[in-house]
Amino acid sequence: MWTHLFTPSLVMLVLLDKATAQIQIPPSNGSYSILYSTAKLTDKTRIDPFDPNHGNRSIMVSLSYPIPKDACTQHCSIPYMPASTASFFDQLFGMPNGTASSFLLETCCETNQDYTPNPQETPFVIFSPGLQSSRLAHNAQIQTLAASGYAVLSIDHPWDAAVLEFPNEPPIVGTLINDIADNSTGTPILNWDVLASGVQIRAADVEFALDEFNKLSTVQLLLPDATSSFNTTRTAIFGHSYGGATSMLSLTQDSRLIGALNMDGALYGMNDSRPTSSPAVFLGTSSHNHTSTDEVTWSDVWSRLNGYKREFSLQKAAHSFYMDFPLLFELAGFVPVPAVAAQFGELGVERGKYGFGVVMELVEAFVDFVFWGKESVLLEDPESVFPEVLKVED
Ligand SMILES: *[C@@H]1O[C@H](CO)[C@@H](O)[C@H](O)[C@H]1NC(C)=O
Ligand SMILES: *[C@@H]1O[C@H](CO)[C@@H](O)[C@H](O)[C@H]1NC(C)=O
Ligand SMILES: *[C@@H]1O[C@H](CO)[C@@H](O)[C@H](O)[C@H]1NC(C)=O
Ligand SMILES: *[C@@H]1O[C@H](CO)[C@@H](O)[C@H](O)[C@H]1NC(C)=O
Ligand SMILES: *[C@@H]1O[C@H](CO)[C@@H](O)[C@H](O)[C@H]1NC(C)=O
Ligand SMILES: *[C@@H]1O[C@H](CO)[C@@H](O)[C@H](O)[C@H]1NC(C)=O
Ligand SMILES: CC(=O)N[C@H]1CO[C@H](CO)[C@@H](O)[C@@H]1O
Repeated sequence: MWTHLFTPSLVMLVLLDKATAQIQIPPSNGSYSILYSTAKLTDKTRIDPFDPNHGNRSIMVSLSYPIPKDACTQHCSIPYMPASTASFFDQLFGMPNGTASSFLLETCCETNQDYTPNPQETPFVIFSPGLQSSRLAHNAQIQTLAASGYAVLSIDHPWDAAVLEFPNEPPIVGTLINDIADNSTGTPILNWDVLASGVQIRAADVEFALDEFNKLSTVQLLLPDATSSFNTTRTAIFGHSYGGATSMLSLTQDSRLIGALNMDGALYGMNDSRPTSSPAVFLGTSSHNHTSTDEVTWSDVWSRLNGYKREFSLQKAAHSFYMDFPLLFELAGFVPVPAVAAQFGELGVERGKYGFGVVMELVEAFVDFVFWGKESVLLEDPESVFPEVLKVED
């Protein structure tokens, strides 16, 4: 259970001793070590509609690939996110400057000579982040899922990511938000057309990623010793907020996706979405569910989900709870001001590590069901395991 998700590691103790300014994110207690790599991938068949220079559409991806613990001969700590992205989140949540860049992730940096990755046999999961957010702000969640044996590819969608750092290029600051924000106050206003077309572009990014990771040459950019590509014909997807919309839309459009989990995302761009019988889960909050009067998109899409479906409501949680920050705040001993705390809910700021564990148990139970048909009490009677998780409907 959640209390056993994390164990103190030797690396952490050594690092804390040498550089007290850095904070190791404790590695998950799963059975696998993780190879972590990033790459820029360019889709030569598309022009990026947001790019003022009208270049080909590129995405930035991270791959977290599970390898047996005994195949890893050396673990290394790497920065959780690069400097510009970290500085964005420091300011967004009012953390002391340098907080987000002080976090470290443990990865495997050297493998046994006899070990070669065989992606064909590793289940493949895609993650898409929220609008004006970053894939990197979910790295701890992704590492946790990967440590259970899933290869997880996270995608940043340029121009709507808050900050996107391609290697050796100046950061791209998200501008899509300008089109839906009241420029005088910065408050988002609902512009359905902009949000609907943006999510279509993201779904095309997902389709492109599915094409690419079925090619050995692309896989070897991230896993140089790989002997096969991923079998992308059976892929699961999950996402936060606008990434949840991306996940659900992609599920209805691409048959290679066999299950989707939406972390509290309003489902823009799906007014006329196709029905699907693939498994789908919505994770909402105490104030947001498919019968909420402020949410027409959930009930609309829900009515076209014809297969296995579940909606869960996390009590005392708010929208940003579904990011890594509840865990990170607790690790850093950071207490956000009330306006920021409200974005996470009581569970997110007072029991962040616990809340993070609850989310990951739900995500893992879902992908275990999607790939292996594994039944879980968490998906049937979650409240008996975690009192904060109510089942809204199935
Ligand atoms: C997690 O760690 C604890 C303590 O080291 C161990 O007893 C438990 O079996 C581990 N659980 C998993 C799922 O690896
Ligand atoms: C943090 O950095 C920002 C941008 O560089 C600056 O505006 C702000 O004053 C700094 N805050 C503190 C507390 O140092
Ligand atoms: C906000 O400003 C940007 C940049 O000037 C502009 O492109 C956008 O259309 C504006 N958004 C609205 C809703 O007026
Ligand atoms: C990929 O997975 C599908 C569905 O399980 C299977 O039919 C197919 O044979 C697999 N392809 C390869 C190359 O293993
Ligand atoms: C989609 O549905 C929403 C909510 O009912 C509505 O406001 C919007 O205009 C619709 N968009 C399109 C393109 O039909
Ligand atoms: C769903 O949302 C509505 C409106 O906010 C609320 O009345 C209801 O109690 C919620 N249900 C659950 C299970 O959260
Ligand atoms: C606009 C742009 O840069 N398009 C390029 C996309 O990639 C193809 C293939 O390399 C080029 O031919 C296009 O010029």
